[in-house]
Amino acid sequence: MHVGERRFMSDPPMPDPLISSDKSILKALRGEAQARPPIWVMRQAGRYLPEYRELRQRAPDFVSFCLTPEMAAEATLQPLRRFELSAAILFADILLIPMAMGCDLRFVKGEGPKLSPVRDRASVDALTTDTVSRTLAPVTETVARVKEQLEGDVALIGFAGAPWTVATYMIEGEGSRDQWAARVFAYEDPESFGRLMTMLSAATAEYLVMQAEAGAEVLKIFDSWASGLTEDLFQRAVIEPTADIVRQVRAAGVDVPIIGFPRGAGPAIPRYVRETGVTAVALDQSVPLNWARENVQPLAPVQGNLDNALLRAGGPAMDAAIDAIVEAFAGGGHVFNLGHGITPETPIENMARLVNRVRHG
Ligand code: 1CP
Repeated sequence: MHVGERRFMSDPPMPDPLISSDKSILKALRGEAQARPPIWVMRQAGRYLPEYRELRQRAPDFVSFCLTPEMAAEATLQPLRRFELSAAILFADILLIPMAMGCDLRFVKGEGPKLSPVRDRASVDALTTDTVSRTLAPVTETVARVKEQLEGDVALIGFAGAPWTVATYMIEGEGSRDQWAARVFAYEDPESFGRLMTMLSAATAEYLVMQAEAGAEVLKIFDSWASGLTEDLFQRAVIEPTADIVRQVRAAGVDVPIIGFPRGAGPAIPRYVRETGVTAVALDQSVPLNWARENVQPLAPVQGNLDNALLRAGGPAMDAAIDAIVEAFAGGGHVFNLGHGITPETPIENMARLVNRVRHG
């Protein structure tokens, strides 16, 4: 049985899978209001699922896991077998781009990612965009494999990290609480920083185009560390590189919707939407619903924004928050999601309850 088949057995006429524009997430991303919003969940493939942990154990390391199409496709499809989600998100990682540009990348158990740090002009100049398509070719094979197995209303989302968020890991050499080294570098050596943004934008655009050409129907750009920036740095590090990517993707003839996720950008979100050219914007849980309905949704469809802690907590508090989000955004384009990724300790029952409530009320 194909993934996604089960849920349509009792439904009246099965939507033609070839008419992809009829998928509910694509309608939402065109700004169409729907009786119930489509839903997918950030990090829906991940450690809260026992079958993911089992699969993960079979890979020698996380990078090989991402670059083995058979395994990555399986991880992508796992959550679709359990829940009535409206989209699958490619299983990969935002840090494959720096790796493909020549940085050493390792994931250390319990510590997260480690990269060879980029801290000066020489290390920026040592990077290359020439090897991106070759190194990341397995990801396009994953996209094609997943696409082949999706049916009905389920769309496939491809993604990449935004240049700023990816650069924070490259400059720091690992994850960081406040992106200190990256912020200092951007002020201390704006020219090298600008060059790094330009190279990352080009590599990321190429990678997103590869994913769309292989079958991704939506693209998402994760700027997970877009909070806490000055107006100047937000412009140079978030808006301009993202606008650059959108321009390059469109210039390559790719017209699929692009969701931007400037996490923590707050009052700068409307400017982000207007100036980057993204199709839709993902909201983190700190964005007030009424404010977003009045100031963001008229500009672009929105995605979000249940607190992942409410998903962990479950129960009536979660139900009430789900209903408030659905109601707030019911008048326009809305894709239901969390404000950030599902955490490993979240009970599977809470995820099932969330999806069921969003889809069926
Ligand atoms: O199995 C494991 O233990 C590895 C954990 C893991 C997973 C499941 C990592 C390491 N990456 C991923 C997959 C992943 N990463 C996806 C797959 C699709 C899905 O959502 O199901 C996606 C979209 C990402 C994107 C990603 N990676 C982001 C942006 C989104 C976000 O959560 O903010 C970031 C910041 C990363 C970096 C990263 N990858 C992994 C780790 C441990 C980290 C560091 C996170 C941090 O600094 O807090």
